[in-house]
Amino acid sequence: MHIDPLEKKWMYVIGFMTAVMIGSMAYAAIMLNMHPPSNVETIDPKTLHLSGEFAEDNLGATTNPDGSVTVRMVAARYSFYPQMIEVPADTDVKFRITSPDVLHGVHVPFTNMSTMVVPGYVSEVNTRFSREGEAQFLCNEYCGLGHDYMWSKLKVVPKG
Ligand SMILES: [Cu+2]
Repeated sequence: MHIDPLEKKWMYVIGFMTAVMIGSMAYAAIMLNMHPPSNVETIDPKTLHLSGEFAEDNLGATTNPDGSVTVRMVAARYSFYPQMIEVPADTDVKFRITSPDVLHGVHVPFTNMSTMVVPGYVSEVNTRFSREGEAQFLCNEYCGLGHDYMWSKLKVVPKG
């Protein structure tokens, strides 16, 4: 079979670009531990504040028997509840977040903590924070006129 030399050259270029893309995805997944959040769990957005894990008293960070931390948050127009979360550094943290109203996003800049929060579903993100100090949770999905003011604090404190 005859392949035109110019076509052959472009086949190598495309092959190289595909290898770079797949390689960078594999590097991000394996070395940087970046994975798309993949939890599928439903919740009734009309009643989540009344009882269960997303009732006001149960929100915030709790330490599990194995030393890891679970953070429960509600993202609602136009804030995150609770407004301040404190987690230890270099500890496994599992975020469980839901929304009672519209689509929101939760993002902590310069970390791999980022997810969409869809009403009717519980979003789950597993992460670790290595840098101590204060950071912000920002909403990165346009949710209405107050979207620009939708943020809250994350405090990463020394372990132990
Ligand atoms: Cu928003």
